[in-house]
Amino acid sequence: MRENTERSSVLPVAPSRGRLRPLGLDEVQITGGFWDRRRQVNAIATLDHCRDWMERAGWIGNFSAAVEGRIHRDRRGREFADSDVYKLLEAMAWAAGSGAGTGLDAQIAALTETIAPAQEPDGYLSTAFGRPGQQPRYSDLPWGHELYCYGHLIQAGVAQTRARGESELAKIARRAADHVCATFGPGGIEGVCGHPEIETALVELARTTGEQRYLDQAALFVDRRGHGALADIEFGRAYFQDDVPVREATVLRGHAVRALYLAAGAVDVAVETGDEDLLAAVVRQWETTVARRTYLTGGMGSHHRDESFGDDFVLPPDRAYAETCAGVASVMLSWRLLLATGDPRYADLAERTLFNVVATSPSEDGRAFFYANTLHRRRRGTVSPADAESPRAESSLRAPWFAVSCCPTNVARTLAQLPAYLATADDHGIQLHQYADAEIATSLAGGRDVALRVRTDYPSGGCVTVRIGRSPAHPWTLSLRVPAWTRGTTAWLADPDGVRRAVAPGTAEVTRVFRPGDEIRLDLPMAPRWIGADPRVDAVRGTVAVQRGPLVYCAESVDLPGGREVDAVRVDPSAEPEDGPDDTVVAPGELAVPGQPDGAAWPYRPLAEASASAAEGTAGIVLVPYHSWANRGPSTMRVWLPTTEPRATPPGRQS
Ligand code: FUB
Ligand code: ZN
Repeated sequence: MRENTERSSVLPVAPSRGRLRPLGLDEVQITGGFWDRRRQVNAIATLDHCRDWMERAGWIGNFSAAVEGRIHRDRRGREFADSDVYKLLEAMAWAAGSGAGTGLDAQIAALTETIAPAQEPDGYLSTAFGRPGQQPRYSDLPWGHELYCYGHLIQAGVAQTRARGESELAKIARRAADHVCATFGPGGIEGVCGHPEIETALVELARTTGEQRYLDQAALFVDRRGHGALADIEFGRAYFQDDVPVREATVLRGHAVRALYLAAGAVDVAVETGDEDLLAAVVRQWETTVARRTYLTGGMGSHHRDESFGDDFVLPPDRAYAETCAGVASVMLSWRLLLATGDPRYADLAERTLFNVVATSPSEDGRAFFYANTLHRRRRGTVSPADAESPRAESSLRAPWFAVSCCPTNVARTLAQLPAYLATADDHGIQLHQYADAEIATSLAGGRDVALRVRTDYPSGGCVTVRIGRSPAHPWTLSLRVPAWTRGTTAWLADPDGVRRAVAPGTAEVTRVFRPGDEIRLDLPMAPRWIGADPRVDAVRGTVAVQRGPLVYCAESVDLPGGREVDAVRVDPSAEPEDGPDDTVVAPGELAVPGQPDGAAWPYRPLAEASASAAEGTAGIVLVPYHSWANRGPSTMRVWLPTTEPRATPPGRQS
C-alpha cells in the first residue's frame, strides 16, 4: 500500500496509506444535479429538522438535565439518544466544511456548550448511566450503547477539527477517548460495546491526532469481539458479532448496522496496522454478503425482529428491513475497501446503495424519512401527521421522526460528506468513482496541480464529460469507473482527440499530457433493462425487476388505472421496457382483472386447476425510480414484478 503523504485536511476518512488517496471537501465540490439538490435540501431543511425534533423530543435537553441533577427523573429517549445529537453535530461540521450556511458554526458552538458541562472530570459522558438514580457506568455493555455514543461523539469531534479546526467539541471528544483508553485498555475492563462504532471513530482520531494509543484501543476492541465477550441473548451472540472473531468470520451476520460498522472499523485497523490478514477477512465477508445477503437496491438486513441479516438468499422483498443506517454503514465499508484496494466493485456497491437506499430515505423536502426500505408494500398506509413520531418500519410513508431515530441524522451526515466519495488520487493521476456535476482540484505527487470539471445529468442521462482546467505538462492518467451494471451492453469512452473506444465494466483510463480545455467523454448505456435474480432467492421466483443505469425501478399504485393496487401488475419480459417521460420507464405488461382471484375462499388449488387470473391489456405499466416512491401520498409498491407467464428458465443475474 502506498503512503498517503499529501492529504487534504477536510477528509471524512483519512487513511495514512492505501491504494488510493481520498480527496477532501476542500478539493471536490458537487455543483449541480441529483446529489446537489439533495445536499441543498439537507443543508437547508434536514439539519434544522433534526435539531428541532431533538429539542422537542428532549434528547438535547438530557444534557442539561444531567448537569442539573434531574436526569434520573427527566431523561427522554432511548439509551443511545445522545448519539443522534453527536451525529447531527458531525453532519453540521461537514456541511460547514463544504461551504453550506454561515450559521452552522454558531449552531455547533451552541450545542457544544450544552453538552460540555455534562462531561465528568474523568472524561465520562453519558446521559443514560452513572448518575444518582441511574444504572452504574458500564453495567450493561450489551445494550447500554455508552461506547457507541462515544464513537459518534469522537466522529463529530474529528469532523469539527478537520472541517473547522481545533474546537471545544474536539476537546470533549478527545477527553472521552482518553477515558475509553484508560477504562478499557490493558488492565481495564476487558469488554466490548454491544454496538460497534467506537472502533472506526478511534482509528479516525488516531489519524487526526497521530496518537497511537487510540489505534491500539480500536485494534483491541476488534480482536476482543467474537470470543463471547457479551452475554448470550435470545437472538444469539451473532447479533453482536460476538460469535466468531472478525478475522475468522466468512460473512456478515447478526444486526446489520452493527456488523457493517464493525467491518468498517476492522478495515481501518487493518490499513493502519498493515494487517493484511484482517483486511482479507473483511474482503471475504463483503464478497459473500454481497453475493448472498444483499437486496437489488443494495439494502442489507432482511429480519424485522432483530434488524439482522437473514441466512444466505433469504431476501424477501415484502419483508425487507434494509434499514437506512445499514445502507449508510455499507457505503462506509465499501468506501474504506475502495481506498485500501482500488477495486471498483466497491464503488459499484456504494453507487447502488447511495441511489437506492440513502437517496430513498428522505422525502423531497428533507423533513421525513424511511427507516426501513421495503421492496414491496402490500397495503397503503395512513398519512402520518407531520408532527408525530412514527413506528419505524410500518408506515408506507416517510415519517418525520422515530422513537429510534438513528436514520435521519445518518442520512444528514452522509449527504454532508458526499463530495468526498466522488474521486481519489494516486501516484498516476485521478480516479472518478461516482458521477455528478463537480469541480475537482488537487495536487498530484510532486505538487503537480490538476483541476477538472465534471458535467453530467446522471443518473437521468449517461453522458459524463470531464473538462481539464489545469494540468501539469507531464503525462498522467484519468481513470473513470465503468459501472458493473453496464455488463452485457456497451459503454464508450472518447479521448480529447475524439477517438472513441468501447470500454468494459471496471476502469477505463486515458493517459497523456492533458491540456486545459481537453475533454474526455464517457457514454453509459441508459436503456432500461430487465433484471432477474439468482434462483436461490426463492422469494422473487417468477418475477423480474427493472433497472435503468444505477436506479432500481418500482411499480406504484398511484400510476395504475382504476385505483388498482400493484399486485395486479404482470409484466412481459419477452419485450423490452422503454423510457417514459420524466425518468419513468414503461414496461410491457397487463393488469389482473379486479376480484380475481381475490374472491376465492382458499388461496390454494390443485395444480391442475391453477391458471392465471383473467387480465386486461394495458398500454404499458409505468414504473418510477424506487428512490422516489411514496412521494405522492399513500400507495402500494413493488420492485419485483410477476411475469405474465411462468418462466421456464429463470434469467441469469444481469446486474
Ligand atoms: O442501536 C442504535 C441504532 O438503533 C442501531 O444502529 C439501529 O439499527 C437502531 O436499532
Ligand atoms: Zn437507523
